Amino acid sequence: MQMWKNTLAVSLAIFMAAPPNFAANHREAPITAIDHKADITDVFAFRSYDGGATPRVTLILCVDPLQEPGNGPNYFPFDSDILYEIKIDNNNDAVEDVVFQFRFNTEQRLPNLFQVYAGVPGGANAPPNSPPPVAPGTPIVPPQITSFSDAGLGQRQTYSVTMVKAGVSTAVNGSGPFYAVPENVGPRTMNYNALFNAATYTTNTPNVKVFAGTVDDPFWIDLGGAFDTFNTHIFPVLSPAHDAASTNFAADFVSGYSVNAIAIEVPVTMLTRTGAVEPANSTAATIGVWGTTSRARLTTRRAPLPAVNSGSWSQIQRMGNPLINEVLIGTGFKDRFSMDQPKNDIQFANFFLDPTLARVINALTAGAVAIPSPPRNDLLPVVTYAPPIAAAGTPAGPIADLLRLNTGVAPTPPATASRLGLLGGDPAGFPNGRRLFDDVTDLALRLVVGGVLAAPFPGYNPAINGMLGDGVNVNDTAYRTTFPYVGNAPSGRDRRHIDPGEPGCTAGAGLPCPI
Ligand SMILES: [Ca+2]
Ligand SMILES: [Ca+2]
Ligand SMILES: [Ca+2]
Repeated sequence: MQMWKNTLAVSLAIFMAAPPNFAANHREAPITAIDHKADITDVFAFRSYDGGATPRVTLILCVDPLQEPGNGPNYFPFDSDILYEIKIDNNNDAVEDVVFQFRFNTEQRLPNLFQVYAGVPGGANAPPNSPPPVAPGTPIVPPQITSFSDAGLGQRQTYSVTMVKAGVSTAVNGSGPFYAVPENVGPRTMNYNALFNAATYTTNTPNVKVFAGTVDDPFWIDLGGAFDTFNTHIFPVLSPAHDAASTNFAADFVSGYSVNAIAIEVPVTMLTRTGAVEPANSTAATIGVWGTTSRARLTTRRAPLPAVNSGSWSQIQRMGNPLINEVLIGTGFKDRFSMDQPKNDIQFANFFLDPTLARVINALTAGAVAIPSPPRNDLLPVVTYAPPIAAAGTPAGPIADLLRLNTGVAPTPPATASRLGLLGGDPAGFPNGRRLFDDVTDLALRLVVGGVLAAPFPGYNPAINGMLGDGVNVNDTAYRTTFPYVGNAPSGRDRRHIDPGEPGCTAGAGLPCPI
């Protein structure tokens, strides 16, 4: 009886401590549910797959989730008070060796207008019956915004890029300012695509490109189903047909929303500790990547004057893998996790060597999904440098949430790439780095229940453990095939959130989404 009580208590504690939470990192910690500008939604790192002789890596940091693109008049600028950083460890100690820093500056160029963006093709002038003192013919509405110099772009953001390596800071500059792409307000006001294309910058540093702006949220998921205590619209075990299809069988709950993305492409030689392109079997080939957001330690409010910041930077959030903070770390520990350093992650080791999520899935399926016994050493390749991502012989380093990328693995051509990445037989995909189209919800589920990275355990069933998923297989918007790879933000005027029961589960085509 006592044992039964203890078991029940443990089960309840587990359940209450960590309800399933699958949004890649959208508002996943108490601190970022409040400070959403500093909320990192996703981090991507992959070998660029758009050709070219020089092996390059694309690094993308997405922040500020679930932006409703019609949410004027101020929309969703980057926060000028935040230091955005992408960090790389290249010597297996989970401490950064190369850092890319991004800071934003905001201008308000239409201070007398009630909204930050305005435009109409050809502009609109005061008509003949315009009351004085505004004379007929006076420009009232500026022409449609097609470039960053256009008058209608009232809220205009520029940004700086700094590389820090061995304690030395080097500015990454272009031939002019780097402008950030604004929200896609709508087709009358702006030509968003023209702005996007103009904002993809080559820099004065060879083979380095940068981009920043408001874009389609590259993540996709049955968010509402997952949050309803794993009540996904498709039973979490996919049929082979569902698993193989490049379409959606449940609604993508983040469709029609945008995020702010920062992207930088750099040559592999800028990232490895040897400064060379290492072959995949080299112990120097695998890097660890994570993103951080930081704010000034001290802010002084001076109403009615603007606040001023001072002091050193204090970390608000970090993210490496898309599954650690949201599906493994308990809610009471998430903020500490967000603010601490990866090299200290041994303090959270119990969360991923005996993941509560695995036990929740095991319980909710009444045991149909068997799980391995802890300690879950099969998950070590995600939190240390280990095969099959890092080459055999690579120093494992401390347990740390870094997105590990073997830079020696050649990119897979998009036509033959798998949304299931490494688990789908595609060596260039998650958990070897992370591409935009890697289905990390399905991958996280399969990794966490176990049996897919290491040898199958007793009770493992490939038709169950290996087929978990939410039925949302693809993004709602087409990704680009070249840097910065992200898709266009939905139009604020015409955006569509694809919901359960609506016709069209993928980009308005396909089956009705199940209710
Ligand atoms: Ca290091
Ligand atoms: Ca999307
Ligand atoms: Ca999925």
